[in-house]
Amino acid sequence: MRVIQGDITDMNTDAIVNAANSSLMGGGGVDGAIHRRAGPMLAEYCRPLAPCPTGQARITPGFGLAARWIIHTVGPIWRGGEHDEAALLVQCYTNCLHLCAPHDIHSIAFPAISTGAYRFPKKRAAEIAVETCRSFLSRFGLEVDLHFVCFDRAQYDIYASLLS
Ligand code: AR6
Repeated sequence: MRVIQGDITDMNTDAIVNAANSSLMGGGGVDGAIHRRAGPMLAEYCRPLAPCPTGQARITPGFGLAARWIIHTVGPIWRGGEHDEAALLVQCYTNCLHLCAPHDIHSIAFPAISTGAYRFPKKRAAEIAVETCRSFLSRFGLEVDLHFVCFDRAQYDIYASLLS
């Protein structure tokens, strides 16, 4: 597992993860960037896969992206922490990782799900991301290069200290 700073749409991993909403029709943030770069076929492909409930994941081709696959997951909206937000965020990461073996995915890039428009506290979200992925990889013996892609330096520093 490693952290890099940059734009997730530039990643040429087998899969990139999208922080989507349940409509799967695109939006702002990572979701907007992915849909713009993948092209309009992505929304067409997503339509019959929607709605995607919070914590679940759906897989599509990458279309115009370098990545072969896009795994769309819907993070929880932060509402103070008493509404299962942490458990739902754990589910996002595990449900994405469960799609790797059946789709022959050996490298994957995750954004910091829920930490933008959905306002999940960044440090807590990073702890959940790192802990959940670490325990999934060891529990299932999954051999995958896993990248956490951070847009800004502050977020990068949080992940870097958790991974060191
Ligand atoms: N590459 C990597 N990280 C990015 C990029 C990028 N191109 N763009 C933003 N980030 P957000 P959410 C970071 O809002 O909180 C959308 O409208 C950003 O700095 O994309 O799960 C959807 O349609 C932040 O740390 O996702 C949903 O409605 C993180 O990615 C809603 O937002 C996540 O921010 C989902 O909200």
